Amino acid sequence: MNFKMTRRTVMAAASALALSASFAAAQDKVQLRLSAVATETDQRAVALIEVFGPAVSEFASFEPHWNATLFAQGTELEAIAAGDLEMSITAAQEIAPFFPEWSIFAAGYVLQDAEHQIRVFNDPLMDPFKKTVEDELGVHLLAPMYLGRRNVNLRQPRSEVDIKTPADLSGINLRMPGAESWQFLGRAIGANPTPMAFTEVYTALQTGAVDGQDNPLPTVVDSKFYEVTKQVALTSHLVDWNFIAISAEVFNNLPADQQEAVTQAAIAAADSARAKQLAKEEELISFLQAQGLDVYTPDVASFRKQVQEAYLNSEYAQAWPEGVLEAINALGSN
Ligand code: KDO
Repeated sequence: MNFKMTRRTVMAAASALALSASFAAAQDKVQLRLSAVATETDQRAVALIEVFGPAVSEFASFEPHWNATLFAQGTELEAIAAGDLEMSITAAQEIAPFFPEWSIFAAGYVLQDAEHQIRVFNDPLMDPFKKTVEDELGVHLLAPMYLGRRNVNLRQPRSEVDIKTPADLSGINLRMPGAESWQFLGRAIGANPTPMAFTEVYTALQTGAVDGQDNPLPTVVDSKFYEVTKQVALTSHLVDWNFIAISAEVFNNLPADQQEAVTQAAIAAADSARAKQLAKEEELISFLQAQGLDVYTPDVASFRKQVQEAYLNSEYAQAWPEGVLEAINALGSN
């Protein structure tokens, strides 16, 4: 009896200890809250949930918030800088307002494809750009994510608006994301851009508040824009990328092995998402056609010419450090 009591007491004490140890372990885990405008079915989100989170789970608690539910689109970097958020998926267009030279990575018809993005991100040419973001904004960029080729997606049927050259977008009220460099791109392709948060786009297309929007095909399908539009002109005006971003303070406070694990987990998630986005870009043309949309290729050369001239003649290009555009071009396959 005495022995049993003692044994029970010891076991209770042991399990209490184990419990408090696991609480302590949970509390010791670094909290990584990510806020992004992406839906949770977007392939970037899927990869972060399925690949990134599990890969860091021993030492980090990864808590993603999708659909801009934690921070509004375009405010995430400031939130990280202020210490209110640990992670986001950010765009060059969101970094450019802080550091104008970053507009080179947001410009139309500069990056050529997904592989080119990886080569540019890993090339020393990008080191000073990353360092500025880290030193002055407190944001460390882990890996490049492929969003895809942005195309023009309109409510009007092709019988009403047939896009061959930029002139055909004249007067078209095209939703573009809010930042000024997005608006510039909208004007450069010939449209009349309207700034609007991503989360409002479906309703705006449905009600006719805008004529159209621009996004890669996987986004057109994932966010069901095809339900409220009639055509996609494959302008490919931006091979769009995002960056998995983390607070530099949080990252730099991790021990070296955990920093390496976070970096490798981000690269693995980006690789996984990229493969899926690329496959979807191929597959979804026939899906969209089956939904009754006209999907066609305009005179891309005329778009490229107009957009490249617009950037080179703009204030943006004046902020581009000498030789960087040439170095980016040299890493491309065209
Ligand atoms: C958009 O608002 O159109 C955009 O495509 C901009 C991208 O940078 C990215 O944030 C994306 O939205 C969202 O993640 C939705 O896919």
